[in-house]
Amino acid sequence: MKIESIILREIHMRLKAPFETSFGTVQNRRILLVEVVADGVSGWGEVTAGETPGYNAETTDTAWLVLSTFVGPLLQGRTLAHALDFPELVAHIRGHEMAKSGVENALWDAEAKLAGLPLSRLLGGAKQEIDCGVSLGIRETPQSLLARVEQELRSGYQRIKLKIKPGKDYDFVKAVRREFPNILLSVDANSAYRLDDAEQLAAFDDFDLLMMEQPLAWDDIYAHAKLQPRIKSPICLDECIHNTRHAVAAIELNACRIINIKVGRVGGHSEARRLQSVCKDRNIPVWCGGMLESGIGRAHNIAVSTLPGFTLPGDVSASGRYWDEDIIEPAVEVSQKGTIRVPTAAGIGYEVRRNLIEALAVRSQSFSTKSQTSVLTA
Ligand code: OSB
Ligand code: MG
Repeated sequence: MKIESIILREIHMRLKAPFETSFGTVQNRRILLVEVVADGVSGWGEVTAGETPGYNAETTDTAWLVLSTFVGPLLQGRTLAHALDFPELVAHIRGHEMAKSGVENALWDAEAKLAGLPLSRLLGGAKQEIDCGVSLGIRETPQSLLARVEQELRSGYQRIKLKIKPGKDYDFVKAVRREFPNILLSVDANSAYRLDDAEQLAAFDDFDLLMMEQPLAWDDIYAHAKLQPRIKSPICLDECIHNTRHAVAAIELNACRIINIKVGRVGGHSEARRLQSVCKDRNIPVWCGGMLESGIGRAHNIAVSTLPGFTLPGDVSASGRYWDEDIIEPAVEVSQKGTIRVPTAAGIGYEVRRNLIEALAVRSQSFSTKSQTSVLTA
């Protein structure tokens, strides 16, 4: 693939409703999209960083800085045999996994389009549909949460995940478990607790949780290893795992029994694929997490979820839960059985709505063999 140009665009999209986690509330998303033009085709990727550094260290702005300063100039005019060769090219840039992932995944989309293959197939996935769950933000009262859970179950979703934080935890989970004794139920604390809270976290043993996601500090695998023997809920790590080495350390320390793979958080499809394979060899189930993505990031999540290690329902759900209008066509839909049909067209398998993207863009910057241009449109 000869890289003709790399185009960065920041688009603004408003979620249908605010989404609250233990680290904050978001409604207005600032999403960085990456378009890579190679051998005449466009590949698309999404940087899944948030607006603030509340989930991890990256933000929309740090990703823009890294991509425009270091990655764009490095990649323009180069020829890569495979998207798989990209990580090596940027290995000297430490961290910034989400920024790199936006570019790497655009290369995967381009490579799949050039090969005439669905991205899921190029990655090695075989599933024709994937199993879906939902992640529900923190609510004012257990009653309002119950109404949401009921609605999602009626739509067919196979697993309900509740966001929790101190003070908005036990009573909320208790209410949901009492009303729905048999559903697959999990919680996600996004690092809101300390090891000193172990007894409080052990109280969730009552609820037969499928997992408890990232209860302790975002960078502390060791503390989770101390916590796991003290609670029955299987710990699932999210924020702690940035690559396969972290996963191996966490598994060997018994810091978790499940891993959430977010393609952005681990730096792109190449590393996500390696990580799921290592987990599969060690009998650690994985599932695909979400970052309130637009349709482009969502399409990449669907593709990676077809790999064999992904054995639990992910947080990959319908476009219509987030957006009035998505930037891909058709929008992602979920069946009454709680599944998404994997697209069969080449690449990410959805049409990218270029006109809508241009209308939502507030800035763009392109890198090509001949020139570099930067446009502010807001
Ligand atoms: O921890 O999984 C998380 C959203 C933003 C940041 C972190 C997380 C989440 C979600 C939402 O849980 C998943 C989604 O519906 O996209
Ligand atoms: Mg999480």
